[in-house]
Amino acid sequence: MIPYRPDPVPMDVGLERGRRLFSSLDQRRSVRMFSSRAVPAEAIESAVATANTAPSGAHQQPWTFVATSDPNTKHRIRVAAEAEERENYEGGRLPDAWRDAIAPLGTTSDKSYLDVVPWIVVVFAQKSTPMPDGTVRKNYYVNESVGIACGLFITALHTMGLATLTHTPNPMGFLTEIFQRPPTERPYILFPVGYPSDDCEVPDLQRKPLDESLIFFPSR
Ligand code: IYR
Repeated sequence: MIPYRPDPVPMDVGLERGRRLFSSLDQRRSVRMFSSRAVPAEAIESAVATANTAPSGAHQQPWTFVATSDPNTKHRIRVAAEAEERENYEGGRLPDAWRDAIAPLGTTSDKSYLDVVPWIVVVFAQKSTPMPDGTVRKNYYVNESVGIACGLFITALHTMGLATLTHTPNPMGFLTEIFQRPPTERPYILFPVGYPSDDCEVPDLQRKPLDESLIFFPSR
């Protein structure tokens, strides 16, 4: 064990920082209309460095972030994603209840933003990890760990003024193929990363109030 002595934060300062963080993150929206404006690779590195601080089961850090700005690769992803989504939306693969749930979002099988965005970052979850000695290590709490890392990634992007979307063009096996990932990894979330377009619109959604998210027990 080693000492852990984080800088002390007086509670009034901490509360103010918390309020500022909330007020910034409360402005975050998932975006499907992106600008082609360039984003430097350093911004992707910074966001993944933040994601990489996530706690993980047995500290196994079971994530791989694959980032591409290559137009040809982005186009292959768009073509494959739209083929899957056409099956979902037009081929009847989405169950009715699911279709009803996403109807307010106004989504369709058109994923043209995948050609427009400067970056696509695909997060892969490592169900197991090949070790240097040739053995394969089983990983624990993979979904929880990778989900937390993705949350930090989204937070970092928003803090840099960037927008993204938690996109899962199911089934996502084509991403394993395109990025030549090993069979021990499965595609988890696809993040288009860029700036919102000048004419960007988002659905008029409200967040549920805190008293539906938080219960003090016993009540205060
Ligand atoms: N993957 C599809 C459908 C979809 C599913 C959910 I859950 C959403 O929140 C939104 C869309 C698509 O990306 O269009």
